[in-house]
Amino acid sequence: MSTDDGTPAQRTRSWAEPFKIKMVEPLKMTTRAEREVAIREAGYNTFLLRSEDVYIDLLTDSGTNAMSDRQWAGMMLGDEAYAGSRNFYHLEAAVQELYGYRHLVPTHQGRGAEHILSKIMISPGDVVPGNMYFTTTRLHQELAGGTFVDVIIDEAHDPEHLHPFKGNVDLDKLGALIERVGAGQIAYVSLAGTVNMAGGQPVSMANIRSVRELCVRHGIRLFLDATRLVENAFFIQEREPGFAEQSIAQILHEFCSYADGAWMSAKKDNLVNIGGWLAVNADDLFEGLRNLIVVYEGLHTYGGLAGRDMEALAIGIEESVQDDHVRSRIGQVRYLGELLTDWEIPIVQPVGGHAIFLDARRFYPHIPQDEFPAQTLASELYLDSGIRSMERGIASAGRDATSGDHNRPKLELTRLTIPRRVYTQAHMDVVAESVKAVHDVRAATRGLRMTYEPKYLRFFQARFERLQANAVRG
Ligand code: P61
Repeated sequence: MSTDDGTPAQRTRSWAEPFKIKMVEPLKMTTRAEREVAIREAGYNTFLLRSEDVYIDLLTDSGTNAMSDRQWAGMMLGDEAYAGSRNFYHLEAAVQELYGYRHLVPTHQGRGAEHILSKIMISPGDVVPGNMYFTTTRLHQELAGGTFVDVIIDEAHDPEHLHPFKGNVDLDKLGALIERVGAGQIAYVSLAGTVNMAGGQPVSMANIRSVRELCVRHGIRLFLDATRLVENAFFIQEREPGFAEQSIAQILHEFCSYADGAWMSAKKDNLVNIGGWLAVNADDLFEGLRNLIVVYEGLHTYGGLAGRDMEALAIGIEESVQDDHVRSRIGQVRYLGELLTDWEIPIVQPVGGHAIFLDARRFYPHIPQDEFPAQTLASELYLDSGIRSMERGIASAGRDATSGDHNRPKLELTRLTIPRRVYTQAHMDVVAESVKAVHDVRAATRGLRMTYEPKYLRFFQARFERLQANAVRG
């Protein structure tokens, strides 16, 4: 429990994690010489490192969260029937209660749900507006014949802008797009909260209400990427007038009520190591996706998951909306952000929900974007301390589907992603010190050249080499 009883005076008191630790996993430390070999063998791509060569793993918060004792107990209650597992009904009830949608199908993870929704909703030539691209989401929209159009507010592309809801849709951009292509060409509006590629930035309740209103006026459906919506609800509670006294669960429920459905990578907010789901209200839409799920994922009462996975997920959903949990989770991310800000390390501001995003453009102003500054920063951090982060810049943005040229995003970021309930405040101190050490020698650092580029989602498997050896360090 936190020491906070909710009164304004108490809100200034320290908080602590609302759990204690009863099982530990030892971490392995490596030498710099070992890391030199490991990162070279990994082609300077942190996705290609072996996790046993990593000390603090901040690659992602996806599937890396610690489950609770209740979730592990739930794993023993798996009903592994092929059809009609009791764990499915528990999961369905949890989504219905907390997210508020009528119909549910499980999927193996988020991109499984994106695949099915895109296939059902998108016809070749359609346009899909959204609040900034996400890699897998946009790919599935494109594979279904659609074109993604970014309608997020301009502030989202500026790492220094302090807008409190940088995930918001620009209603003028969305309105102009509808005017230009016609509502009939718009498959649906795709809205994510929080927005991963913008730095975990939230969408306000006022914004989704307006988006909803515009969609209804034009007969366009609205779907949510619910992956980190619980964290989005926290920011509404904290920043949006009128929500301070509402619970995360109440805010989440209202937010979801403005959309026709949602897809989920349950590996994030929902606190499981694997899983996803797709939930909608309309009966006819549900009939279509329930049928397609048996082609690609599995029967509609398991969708690629074991019964025990669905039980852990149902319990994870219930735990994920606890106010204490969300506050301590985002509090830990902020703690790291404050350390780095105090040391004048350039990061995306305001600090978002799931990660600190280092601004590689300002970190390495001498490295041009085509020499992968964010990828360089990720490998330098690994070399310094064994901490693993993730590139979120030009490599992640891929190539333009028509011209074949690199997409060159304004944001060139390296993400330090914090898994939920896994690391301590001391780990955050160690991370901050490593970032500072890499920052201190930034002028001597050189960029990278891509030597292998796969066709889809290239950042996962691409290989790089150093352009020039870095200056020798003392
Ligand atoms: C991540 F480098 N995210 O952030 P799946 N929507 C959203 C996500 O954040 C998300 C998915 C859908 C990951 C894993 C990952 O470019 C990358 O369960 C907002 O991973 O299929 C996943 O959900 C897809 C890392 C995905 C990446 C794509 O670390």
